[in-house]
Amino acid sequence: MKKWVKKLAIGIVIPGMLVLGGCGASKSGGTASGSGKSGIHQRTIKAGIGLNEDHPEGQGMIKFKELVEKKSGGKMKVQNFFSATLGDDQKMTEALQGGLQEVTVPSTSPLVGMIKEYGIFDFPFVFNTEKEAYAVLDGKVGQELLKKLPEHGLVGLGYWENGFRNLTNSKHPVKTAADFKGLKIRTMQNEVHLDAFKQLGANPSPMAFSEVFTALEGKTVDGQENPLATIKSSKYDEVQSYLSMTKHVYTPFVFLVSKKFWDGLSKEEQKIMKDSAVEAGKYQRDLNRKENEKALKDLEKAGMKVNEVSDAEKEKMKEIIKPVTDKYAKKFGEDLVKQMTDEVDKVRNQ
Ligand code: TK8
Repeated sequence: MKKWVKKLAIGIVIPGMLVLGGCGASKSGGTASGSGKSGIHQRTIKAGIGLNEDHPEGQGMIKFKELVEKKSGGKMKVQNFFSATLGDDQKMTEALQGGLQEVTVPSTSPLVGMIKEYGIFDFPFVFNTEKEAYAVLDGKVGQELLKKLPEHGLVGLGYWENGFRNLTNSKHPVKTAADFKGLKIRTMQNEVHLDAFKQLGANPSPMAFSEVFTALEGKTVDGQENPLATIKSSKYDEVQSYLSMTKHVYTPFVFLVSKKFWDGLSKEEQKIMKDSAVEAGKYQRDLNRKENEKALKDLEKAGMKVNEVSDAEKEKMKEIIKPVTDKYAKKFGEDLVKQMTDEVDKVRNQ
């Protein structure tokens, strides 16, 4: 090749590559245009959740966006997608693994197929208060479980709150364990939930969250269970008559980042992500507890018939479910379950 041809070729190819590189960076969102290891770069972070903007989780995501954008001087941008527009919890988690989405904050329950130990949080009647749950999640048990995420292509930055779940249905008030009999209940896609409701005599049907309203409206199922803030923000009062305060299980949200994205971030950028997730998480938990109280009044006002469930009946339910939790304690690790219940006892006896 003549010298000038070579020069020309290089002249064409190199700018061409730069242009292509630039395009790739903006298209894949998370890819760095800088060195990736120091400084703060222009980034777009695609974040999705299953719930809507009105829910405390949606408000938490808005707070996360504000914090990241502020701390990065506007260089890191968060694009929030609500109401499962990017898919349900499982699908978005897979998108993170594949590097197609940067952030999601799912319930831990649908992740149990991937990390079985997360199933300990699906054991009914373990926690009585949010404080007990925080002690376990923010303590050794919860933090050790976060360490299992990277081998699955995920990085966990902490726990937010979905919260204590209560039952709604269109048939009758559920006051006793016997009242579960024959009720068709949508559950999360999780084996502990499925078996626990079967054990109570209900007829559970696992389903992604995004399909629940339609299933309730079309009477494919009689009921579902979720925290009050979700029952309200998802307008289940329009399709359900009875709200029974079973408070049968506490579901955490886990703040997940795609490991592919995370590994390309500089230390400063990782700190911005982590600090923002933790700060927004505190805000989200506080708001969630407040909203749960308010939602109960609003749901009653909207015409739902609310009933309490006595502690004695909850104890009976717990007894009925015991063979299920015993079976899964063996599967998930009896030591781990004991660590969780010991931590709860510590807080309870303080
Ligand atoms: C939202 C879900 C949901 C959960 C469920 O993506 O599926 O019932 O409680 O709120 O994580």
